Amino acid sequence: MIVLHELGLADQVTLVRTVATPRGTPNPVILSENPLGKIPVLFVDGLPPLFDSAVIAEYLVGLAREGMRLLPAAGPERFAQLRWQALGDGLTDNLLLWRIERQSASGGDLETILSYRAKVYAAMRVLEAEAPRLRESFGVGQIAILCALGQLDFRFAQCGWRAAHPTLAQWEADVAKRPSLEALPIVNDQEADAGPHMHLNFGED
Ligand SMILES: N[C@@H](CCC(=O)N[C@@H](CS)C(=O)NCC(=O)O)C(=O)O
Repeated sequence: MIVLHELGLADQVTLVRTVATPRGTPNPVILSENPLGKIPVLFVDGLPPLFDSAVIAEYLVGLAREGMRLLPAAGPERFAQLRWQALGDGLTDNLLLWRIERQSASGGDLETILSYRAKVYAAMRVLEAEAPRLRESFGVGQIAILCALGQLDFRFAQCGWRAAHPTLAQWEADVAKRPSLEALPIVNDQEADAGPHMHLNFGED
């Protein structure tokens, strides 16, 4: 959705909100469109449903004349964007998987939880160190990182990431003023599924 807004394409797409759950029976509608059972999925005439944000972003970037602003066609700038995109998407995956593990009846496997925790902390340290470079462009990489930080605010609201990562926090506060981000506040479609409070406290580390 951020890519659509950045490229001025948002009014050409119909948004259908739905709820995906990684636990229990997958949403059958999503499963019929994406066998991985995940959102987002993009429907385009003449193509099978497109899934995985990186694939959808690449498709959208190719549609718009100014798409290369978000993902340069070649060179070090392209791989900087792809690397940040992988880092942001991977951080989000770790946060989602960690939350699933914590929600299991047993409270989760300690070794697995410690592994997710270590990876989340490591990714955040790298992002704090690279925050000055994140300022130098704005593309699919920065967007994926902002989505991961949004996941922290959404599901780990008390984790204190801003205090522990002040350079990253200042960058995030500055880019949050972009119209594409102001247009897209995070909405909880299923309040009842908020789950237990997740123990993630950057202040402790
Ligand atoms: N790498 C995928 C991750 C998508 C993803 O994990 N989406 C979550 C949103 S809550 C989901 O649909 N989870 C349901 C599931 O894992 O079954 C992407 O970037 O599109």
